[in-house]
Amino acid sequence: MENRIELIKTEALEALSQVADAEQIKSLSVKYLGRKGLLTLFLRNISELPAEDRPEAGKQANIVKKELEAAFDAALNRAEARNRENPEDAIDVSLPGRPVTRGTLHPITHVTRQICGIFSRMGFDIAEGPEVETDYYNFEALNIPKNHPARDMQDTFYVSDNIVLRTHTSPIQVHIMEENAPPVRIVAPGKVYRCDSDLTHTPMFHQVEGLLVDTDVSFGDLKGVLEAFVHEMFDETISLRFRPSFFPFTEPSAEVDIVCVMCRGKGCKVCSNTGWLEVLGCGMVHPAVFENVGYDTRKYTGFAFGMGVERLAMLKYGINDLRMFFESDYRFLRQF
Ligand code: 2NL
Repeated sequence: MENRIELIKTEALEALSQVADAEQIKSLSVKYLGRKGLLTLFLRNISELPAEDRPEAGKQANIVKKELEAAFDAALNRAEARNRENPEDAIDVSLPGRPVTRGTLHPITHVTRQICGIFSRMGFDIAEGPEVETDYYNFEALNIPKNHPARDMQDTFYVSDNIVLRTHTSPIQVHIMEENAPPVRIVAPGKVYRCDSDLTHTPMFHQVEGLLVDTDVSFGDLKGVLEAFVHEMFDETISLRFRPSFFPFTEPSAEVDIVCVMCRGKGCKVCSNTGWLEVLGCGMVHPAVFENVGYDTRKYTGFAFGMGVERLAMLKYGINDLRMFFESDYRFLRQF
């Protein structure tokens, strides 16, 4: 009888010495000490032994049970300690790795690059400039007189008496014209600032302006370039119209509408039932601007245009809330 118990013990310890992995140790423990384990069955069958052998057999079996429990516990502890100390041993290197999520371009960056890309393929260069400007470059040079409403403290962030945060990217073009004789073909993207904040206005937003100066530049050239731009930006088949308007720095001036991209002209909430969407402003550069930068107005003419990037991005991607661009919500940003 003692032989039988000793045999189970020797066999169990021998098997345990052959394994190191926690899972294997646990299944060995089940084999010997589980509900249907070899030692458990032995203990359950003690009642079938001759009466005089039972006390000794029970005693021996319980001693071995305690020894085996201690041996399995110790082996399991050692295996788990090994995993903690050497985590690389615990990693299954054959499993596929976790994918690294890549960042995405902000939709404003993406749309700015799309706009600049279209004009750059038409031969325009990209120009940049400072966001803090003098009153002269932001207003005076652009034929915006001292008493003009655009100069109001209400609309402009004044840094000091004659220093402002640029309210448009036009000052970039004034710098370029001061430093380069015609022909000039540039687009000027960047951040601009206006003292305005509500559902549809943010104090900082993004613009792309364009300027082309050469001999014999006509309003027809302006129409051709902007029509090509709109067709590439939105849709090859979309209709556009030029509506007379006013800017101090262009004469004549126009605003460009496209047929509503949401309802195709039927009338909807996005186009306020007009069937049209305003996408940009433009015109022939005012001679006063050319005189300020020293261009000969008898020799050169030019056109200019300007557009708001947030507005174009909203129309292109059907975004109805301007604040989405400024909240940095990854669930929104990751879609671009
Ligand atoms: C708009 C309209 C416009 C310009 C910007 C410009 C620049 C120079 C000379 C003449 Cl240096 N004009 N820029 C011209 C017409 C319209 O912007 O709605 N922008 C969001």
